Amino acid sequence: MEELSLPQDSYFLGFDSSTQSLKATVLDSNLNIVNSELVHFDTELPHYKTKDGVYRDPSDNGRIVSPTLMWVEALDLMLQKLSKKLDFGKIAAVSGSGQQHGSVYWKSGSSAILSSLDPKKALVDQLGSAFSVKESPIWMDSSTTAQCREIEKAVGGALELARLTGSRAHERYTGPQIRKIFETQPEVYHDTERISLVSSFVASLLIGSYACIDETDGAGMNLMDIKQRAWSKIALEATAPNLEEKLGKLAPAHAVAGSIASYFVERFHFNKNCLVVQWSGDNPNSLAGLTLNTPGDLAISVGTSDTVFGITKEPQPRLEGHVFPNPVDPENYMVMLVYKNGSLTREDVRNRYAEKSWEVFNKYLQQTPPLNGGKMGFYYKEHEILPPLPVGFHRYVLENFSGNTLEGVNEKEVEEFDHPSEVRALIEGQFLSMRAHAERFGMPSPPKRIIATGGASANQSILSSIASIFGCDVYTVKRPDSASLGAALRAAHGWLCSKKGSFVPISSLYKDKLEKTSLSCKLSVNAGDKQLVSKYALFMEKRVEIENRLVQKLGRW
Ligand code: XUL
Repeated sequence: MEELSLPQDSYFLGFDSSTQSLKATVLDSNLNIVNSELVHFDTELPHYKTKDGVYRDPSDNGRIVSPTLMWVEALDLMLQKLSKKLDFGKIAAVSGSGQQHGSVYWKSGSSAILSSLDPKKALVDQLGSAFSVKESPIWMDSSTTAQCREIEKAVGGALELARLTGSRAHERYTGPQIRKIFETQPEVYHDTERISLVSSFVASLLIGSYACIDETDGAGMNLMDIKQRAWSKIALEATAPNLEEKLGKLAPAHAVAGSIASYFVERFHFNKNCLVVQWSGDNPNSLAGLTLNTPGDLAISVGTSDTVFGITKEPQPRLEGHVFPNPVDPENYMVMLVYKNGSLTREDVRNRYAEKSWEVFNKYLQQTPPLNGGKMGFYYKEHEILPPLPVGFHRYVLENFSGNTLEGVNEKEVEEFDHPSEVRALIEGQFLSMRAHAERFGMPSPPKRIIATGGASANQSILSSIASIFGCDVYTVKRPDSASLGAALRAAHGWLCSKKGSFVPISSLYKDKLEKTSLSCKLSVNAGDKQLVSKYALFMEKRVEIENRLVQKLGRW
């Protein structure tokens, strides 16, 4: 059988419509980055008067929105900038990434505007009256607590909603946002003919008609049955009337949304055969950009907030994380766990116990033994969401802990540890928590491999702790922007699937040649010793027990 490959001398364009900017990454057919570009909203589109890309209204109960038209104008500007350095005629496929959960409300009659755009005019000059809601609610919005509780109640509780849609109700999720619009502005809701996510919104502009919502980003709405990958009747009814017709259909992320609209062919000289592959959310695109693709792949991003992404065949949705369909393989799922306490908490502990120096911090980590002599800590400088616990530090010593059994092991709460042990307890605690929650969400143990990314992944001592706690090899990557890179890669994947006429595993794009592409990873630490991994499993079991008790006493789900 003839092997399918990407057409030589062609490009794959990936966008990322994020909170503060619109970014683009261009890959050639050898999967090397040949171009990138950025439009920064606050400084390059100052007339919208956003700060960090958003409007915050402190008097309005956590409402955070962005002007929808700004995203349109950013696309105008981005294409102008890119046209100066790229031959658009060579782009075989385009895809993109959108900040998750944000929503766009198309006013009745707008599909006609979208399908008859005049290539002599900018998009922004033609879409001014296309939106029934001019300020799109985004992921930072927290104004829908009442709607979250109403929706959870209507479907039989928070856990039931999580099992059905992949997550319990969250303020930023699109379903609660839609319900709020229906409750507070029913006439606006009724005058809306289509609701898009940020991802499907920009895809709609590119194809000149309403694009489907992809199944992966669709799982960030509290509206989709994740097993069926179809809108859930119960969730729709719990949210707002006649909603299904406003959402349109769902499509897998590797599907083609349509060919590029004639507007872009005439105005920017795109090839008329250029395919627009379904856009998806930024976290799913990052997962693709990190080359995670099969069950057992796990990525840990250690940054301002710490995030874990993993792929599994059998997800077990719970209250504390999220399950989305895998954007690069419709047979399985991605699990996402988000921690609020990341770099800032590590910095705080460094300042208190390691002389404000990373060097001292690393030295302490190296000079203390794995399992920390049974010392275990929980460090929340900020209110944590995973688990839901208030600000506070909690320290325990496990007495008689040898690592071989939990029999006869008792924990004693203490006020503080010696300084080196504080550092180890912080690092071990965070990665033990990640391992425990990832396993509870149905991630295979040990993972096949871990890809570490984000600021703290440059720290070799931290990487070694990850390897010995999880028991697998740890790789690192340097990525300028994994979301738009992932989108460009998905554009190539979608192109290949479309040529083949059926799904092709994304790994066939880079098999055997990953190292020669811009997607390469570097093996940084080998899997830790097996005995230690099973000792950590016992340590983790105890941690989960203590964590559950803390949540019962202090937490709020
Ligand atoms: C994920 C989330 C954020 C946004 C950022 O649930 O809300 O990561 O996707 O753009």
